[in-house]
Amino acid sequence: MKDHKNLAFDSLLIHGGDIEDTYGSAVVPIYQTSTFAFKDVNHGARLFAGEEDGFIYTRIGNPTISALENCVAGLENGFGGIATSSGMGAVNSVYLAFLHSGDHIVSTDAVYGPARVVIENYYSKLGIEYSYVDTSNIQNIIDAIRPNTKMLYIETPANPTIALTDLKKCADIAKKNNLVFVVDNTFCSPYLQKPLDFGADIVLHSVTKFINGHADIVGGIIVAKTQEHYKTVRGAMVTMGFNMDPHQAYLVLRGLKTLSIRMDRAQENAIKVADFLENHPKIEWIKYPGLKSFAQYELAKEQMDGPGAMISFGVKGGLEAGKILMNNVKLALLAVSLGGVETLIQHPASMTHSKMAKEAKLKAGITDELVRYSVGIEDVNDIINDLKQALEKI
Ligand code: LCS
Repeated sequence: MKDHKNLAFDSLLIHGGDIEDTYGSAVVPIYQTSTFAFKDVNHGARLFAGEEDGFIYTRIGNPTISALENCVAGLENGFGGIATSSGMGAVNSVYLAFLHSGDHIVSTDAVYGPARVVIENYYSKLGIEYSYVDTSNIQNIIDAIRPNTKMLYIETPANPTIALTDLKKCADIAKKNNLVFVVDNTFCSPYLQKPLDFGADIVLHSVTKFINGHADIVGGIIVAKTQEHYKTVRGAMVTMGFNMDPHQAYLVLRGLKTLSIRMDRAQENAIKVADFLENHPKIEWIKYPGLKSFAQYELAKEQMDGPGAMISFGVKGGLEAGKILMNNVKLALLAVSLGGVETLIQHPASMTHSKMAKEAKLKAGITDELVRYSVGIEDVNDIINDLKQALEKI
């Protein structure tokens, strides 16, 4: 691993994963191997004992994967990264690392559906208690804390409501109550938000989204602020077998190089798309952190370095009108996922959040008419014209 500690963010995107390579390869090679030969028995023993750095077995660690881990850890200003097979692998590594039977978790009600459903349907069977609250109101978090609360887990902006949660205030509450403070930073990427700088202990991503950005892999990553937390989470990930694959890591490293320029373009497009939608007579409401009408516009400016590329809105005429829109877009793909170079549209209530109980969905603001739109980097006029012609069909 080369020392790039003093490089700026955009340089880290290109060089933060650089490794020493025998042939001077310009990009990190794919070490497509499951295992690594030891020099002798004592060498193997030293590696297992953690007395010497090196690679043992790809589930435990691999040069291509560790290049990605080092790169993202640098981008998030954390101690170390832990790459996983999927974003849910990252979420579960963190849950399993810290939650014990009898512990309680307080979390954002509108988190990515499966991150909540897995607690309600599976961890609950292991004796873990939970409270899902609207964390955009800090008082709700304070009120939900119990003597056995162990973790505060938030998503900001939340998927799919775009509700923001105040990172600084959460960090204060977590510190006061001795909670592990975890932030899912998928919607922003480290380019737009660095939760560890605001006092979070752990940040995680579905790298399937903006970090990779090309809709060609599924993956996740966790970055811990301290060595102690890093070791705890890595231990859980390795023994659970939630590891990333070297080829996946190679693709993510490649996608990551253009994170800043992709996000700049997607965001520039999103600002124009949001403006178009806000002024369209067939749009009932819109949530986008870059709009002055956004209820948490000031908080967005405080903790995000830009409003991002995710928009949620409702069409006049509710779900039926929304369906006409979603069935008639031609450029945008009607597909789940987000954060890629291509524009996507989807219906959370029946797709990404379909496994959540109906009542819980409504309480969290995931209403039937909510349409989620992930703005890509196509020509913005084509994106707007696509929406325009589809809205005309209503
Ligand atoms: N966290 C957030 C905020 C997400 O949006 C997702 C996936 C995950 C975690 C899980 O990551 P995965 O295992 O899929 O890599 N979000 C999706 C979405 O909104 N549509 O499809 C997947």
